[in-house]
Amino acid sequence: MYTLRFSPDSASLIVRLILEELALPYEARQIDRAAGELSSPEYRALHPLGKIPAMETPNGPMFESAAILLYLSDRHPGLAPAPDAQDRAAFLKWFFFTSTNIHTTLMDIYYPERVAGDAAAGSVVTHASAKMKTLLAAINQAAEDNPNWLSFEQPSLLGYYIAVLMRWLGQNDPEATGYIKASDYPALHKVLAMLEMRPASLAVAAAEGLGKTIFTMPS
Ligand SMILES: N[C@@H](CCC(=O)N[C@@H](CS)C(=O)NCC(=O)O)C(=O)O
Repeated sequence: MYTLRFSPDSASLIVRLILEELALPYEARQIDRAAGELSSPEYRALHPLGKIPAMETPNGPMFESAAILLYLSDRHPGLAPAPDAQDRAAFLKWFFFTSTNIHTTLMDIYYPERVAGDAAAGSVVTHASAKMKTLLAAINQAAEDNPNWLSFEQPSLLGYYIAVLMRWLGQNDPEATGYIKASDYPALHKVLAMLEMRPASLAVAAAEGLGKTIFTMPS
């Protein structure tokens, strides 16, 4: 049994989608951010920085969404190539490309003041947005061959991860520098359009109040 500490539409969403897609038994326990739960000793015992998500597992508490995703995928096969599969190498390189480049660059777009203070925020967003377009173009090209680890037809660990990141980029004001339109990346768009119709996505969208077309036209 897993217990996911979540807040709606935060990084816990990525993990929750995978728990649902794998039909795993889990408890979703909402974090009371307003009451300062992220700073509580109990939560800090799960995550030393008080970030979301944290997940309690039979092997102890975990944090970092990408680590949790890989852990789940290795324990419950089906959404990514197995460790001895021929295409594990390709999957791993693009998975870490996503967590260490796309996810972190997204954080720079969302929280530019954390990079270099308020005065530099506009410049940080401009640079991070340009970098994001380069990163998405690269992984869009990798997806054009419809690899099974980022498939147009089947759910995948990496597909869900990218779909959530693109959801957040698509939530920006269309006039804002950091806005990214999923349809500008046609191969990724196919992945997102398929995933948002999955029963897992519909269930999580309903549970967290995310609306419909959660990846291609996020609200
Ligand atoms: N790299 C971390 C990022 C975690 C993170 O920054 N989560 C955000 C929510 S999306 C958070 O906890 N924000 C609360 C805060 O910064 O106080 C992961 O993927 O788990």
